[in-house]
Amino acid sequence: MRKPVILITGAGGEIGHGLVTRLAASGASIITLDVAPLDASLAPLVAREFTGSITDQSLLERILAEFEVDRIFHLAALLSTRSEFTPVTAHHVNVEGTLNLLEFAQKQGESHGRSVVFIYPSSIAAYGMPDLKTKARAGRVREDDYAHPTTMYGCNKLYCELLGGYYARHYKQLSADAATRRVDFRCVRFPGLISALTLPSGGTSDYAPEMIHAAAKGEPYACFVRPDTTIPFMAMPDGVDALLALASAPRERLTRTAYNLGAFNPSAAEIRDMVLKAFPGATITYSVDEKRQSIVDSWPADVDDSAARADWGFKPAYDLSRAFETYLMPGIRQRYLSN
Ligand code: AKB
Repeated sequence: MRKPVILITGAGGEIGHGLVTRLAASGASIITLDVAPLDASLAPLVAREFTGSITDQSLLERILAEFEVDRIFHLAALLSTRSEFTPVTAHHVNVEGTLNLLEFAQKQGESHGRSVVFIYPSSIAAYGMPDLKTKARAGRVREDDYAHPTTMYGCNKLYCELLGGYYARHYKQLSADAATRRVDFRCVRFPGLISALTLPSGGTSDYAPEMIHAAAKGEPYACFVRPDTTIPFMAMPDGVDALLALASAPRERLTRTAYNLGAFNPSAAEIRDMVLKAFPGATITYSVDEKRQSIVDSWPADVDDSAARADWGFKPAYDLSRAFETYLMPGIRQRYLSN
């Protein structure tokens, strides 16, 4: 007898930390797949941990044979900065890995006869604003506008959104068994996420969390974007809540495949001001990396998330000051005090 479980790929990453903890607290049975072993705080929360790659077909076959997966949170990915250094590897992991997981979901659904809910975090990197003037004029960008990414990661994310829609609606549309589509694909476009518990690596929105964590550790930080740089950000608990809310939304309420999510849109200078207020002795300077700057400049300053609010009740709990005062500062202080 196979056991019904939730599969989380990339579970040891930033989102995975919050998600595993929340799902475990709700009593869910979780299996994970990550290239690195889970850290000691997460490992006891999961029913089985697989250490390996989403590109390893035989490992996926083994998981398929042993478990009955009815929900997948596919978090594993190489982020935007890292992907620019290794674009072919990024494509391999971000696109071919996602294709493997979509096939895995379809086969799972075929074997147990139900749809598999497939939750996919896409990103504001799926956008490509042509220039700063347009970015300033565009305001709250809608999902279908400016979808011309300039990074490998953004291209990967946008394509995988489409691929998920294909599996959900058109998979094998010319074959006789077209009626057995089993992937219930649902996707959010995340802003930059900021966690009190973990630090990101390999992203381009990393300047915000890096600035905050460096100040908490008493280390100087040189911000790699200009003070006026503005993109959307979100506190990690709202990101995790959004994934869980989308996963349990009634299918018939969903009018889109990919949903924007917004929370707050501070400039780098505003984040610096908040950090200096919390850590008055912090040293935060600017040392602009023009190449990474141009990536952040290609992402919108704000997004229109009205579809997510209307369809499945998305409502972030944290604006910028609430995120700082009630989530980031207490969590970060606690983290570095106890280290
Ligand atoms: C990155 O910077 O690559 C990510 C993202 C915005 O998706 N944080």
